[in-house]
Amino acid sequence: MKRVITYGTFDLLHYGHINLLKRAKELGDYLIVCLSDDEFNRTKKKAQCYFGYEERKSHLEAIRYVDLVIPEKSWNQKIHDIHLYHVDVFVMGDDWEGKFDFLKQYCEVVYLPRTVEISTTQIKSDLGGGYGRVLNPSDTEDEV
Ligand code: C2G
Repeated sequence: MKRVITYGTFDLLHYGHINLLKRAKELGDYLIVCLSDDEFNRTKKKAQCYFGYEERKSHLEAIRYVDLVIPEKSWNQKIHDIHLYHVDVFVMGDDWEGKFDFLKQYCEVVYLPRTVEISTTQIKSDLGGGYGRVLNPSDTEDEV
C-alpha cells in the first residue's frame, strides 16, 4: 500500500483544495491529510480560520480521496509523521516548491501545480471583508 501525506489549513474548503487532494490520492493508495490545528494556524500568520479544526476535519473526512486526517501542531513534525505513518510520498502545492526538499531522504517529494484562479484570500475579498463569523445569528439585524 503506497501511502501519501499532505499538509494544510483547508479553511473555506474550495475546489482548489479538492483538486490537490484528488491528484495527491492518485499518487498512491492511502492519503493522509495533516491538518493545521487552530493554535498552529495562528502561528502560520494566517488570519483566524473561519472554521475551527473539528469543522475543517469533518469537511476533509467527507472527501472520498481522504483516508485519514491528523493534526498539524508544528512546522517540525513532518519527519516524525513520515516515519510514524510509513509515508512513501509527500505532496504539496507548488507554492511550496523546494521548501520541503529536505524530506527527499525519507520519501518521494512531489509539488503539484496550484489551481491558480481560486484561493481562500480571494473568496474573503470577493465577500467584501464581511468575513467575521456570526456565531449567534439572533445578534444580527433582521434583514429588511
Ligand atoms: N492549494 C492549491 N490550489 C489552491 C489553493 C491551495 O493547490 N488554489 C493547495 C496548497 O498548495 C496546499 C494545499 O492546497 O498544498 C492546502 O493549502 P492551504 O490550506 O493554504 O495550506 P498552507 O497554508 O499552504 O499550509 O506545513 C505546511 C502547511 O500546513 C501548508
